Amino acid sequence: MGYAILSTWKMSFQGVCEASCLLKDHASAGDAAVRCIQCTEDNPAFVSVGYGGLPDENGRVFLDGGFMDGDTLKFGAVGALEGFRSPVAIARSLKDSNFNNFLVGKGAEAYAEAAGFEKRDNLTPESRARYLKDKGKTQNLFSYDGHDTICALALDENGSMCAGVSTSGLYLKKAGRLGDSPVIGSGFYADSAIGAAAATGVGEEIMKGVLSFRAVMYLRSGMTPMQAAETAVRELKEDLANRLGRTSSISLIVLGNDGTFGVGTTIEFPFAYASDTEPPTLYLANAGSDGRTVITRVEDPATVTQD
Ligand code: SD4
Repeated sequence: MGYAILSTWKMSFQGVCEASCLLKDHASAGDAAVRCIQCTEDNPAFVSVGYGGLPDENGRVFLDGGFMDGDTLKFGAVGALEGFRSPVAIARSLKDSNFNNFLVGKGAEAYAEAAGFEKRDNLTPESRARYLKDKGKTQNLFSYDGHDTICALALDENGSMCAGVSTSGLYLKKAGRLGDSPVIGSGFYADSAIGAAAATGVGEEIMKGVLSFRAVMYLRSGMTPMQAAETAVRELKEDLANRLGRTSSISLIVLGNDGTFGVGTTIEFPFAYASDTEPPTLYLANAGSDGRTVITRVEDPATVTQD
């Protein structure tokens, strides 16, 4: 059986390269997805995840992470976590108990400390300077204003799948706010018998559509990954337009259990993919006028300006 890794945003490209090497060397889907995400969590150049993440309204960096094992349907998640290196690794470690799989705030931090996870002050001087310039501007909060979640979906050679996510959430968010990212079904979902999905964008809107679970259920009903991703995003976009009179920035990645991928998006959205038959590749997805996604291969990554 082949392997595949699919991840959100240009910032995930290096992680996809490393994850695909691991998968080629017979690593598990879980190890590959976490490696992919940690590459971004550890890089201060990316201001939406981990070290260098942009802070909340009070200038503090709170991180969210989630992980789902598609073989067992076990999941772990952390929300509003301050002072640790890798929320996705902490989330993954929570999946094996039968209770207490989703921890937030002080409880999540006490757990991470007791479990020996690496601590780190994630506020860099650059993020603090940007905060001092922007604080008070919460009215104009846009998730895609340099602020995006890394999601990674992996399939290994044994047919096991997983989903992982990590984010610092919306820039200048209210203290205590959680978006979709750590919420199973909305931010991520994986079932090795079907496929996996994960979302990035405005969490308050993504949760209204329970977007990741919805896409996996479309796969289950026989849609291809591309049809599932396009349909889930198009329906949510139409619901938001019809009921609330607005559209939002939302992107969704879907990986079938055969390693093929699909993407749905309301905006221009870079993503990265690699498999046993394709080297790590950066793609650009755009929303077509008919609700279909237009995907182009990026030959020169320097031409893609957003992370
Ligand atoms: C959130 N979905 O906290 C995340 C943010 C994000 O692109 O993905 N931004 O709502």
